[in-house]
Amino acid sequence: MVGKIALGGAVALALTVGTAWAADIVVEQQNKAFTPTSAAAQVGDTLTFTNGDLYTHNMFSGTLGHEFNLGGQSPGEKKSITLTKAGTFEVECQIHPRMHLTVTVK
Ligand SMILES: [Cu+2]
Repeated sequence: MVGKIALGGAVALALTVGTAWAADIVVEQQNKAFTPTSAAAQVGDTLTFTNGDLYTHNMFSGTLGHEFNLGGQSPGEKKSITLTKAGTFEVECQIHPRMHLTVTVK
């Protein structure tokens, strides 16, 4: 009886995680670097960039099929994108070319 209840709970949890809930993955920009420098996500998740620096940043991706450009992002400002497509793409800053983030979407 106890075993049956535990199994039922596990199945319900797996269904919840696998389907309905989109995650918001936060990437911090600080000291002209991304934290983390790589992120794993699922289609439907959002990627939110925060700017903890005193400088303006400008996130973009030039990866074929995943291009975007968020424009200037002031200190303290948040910007988000929704991940609509599976694949791996690079995010860089137009102002600080040493900033690199790799995002893998499944
Ligand atoms: Cu920058």
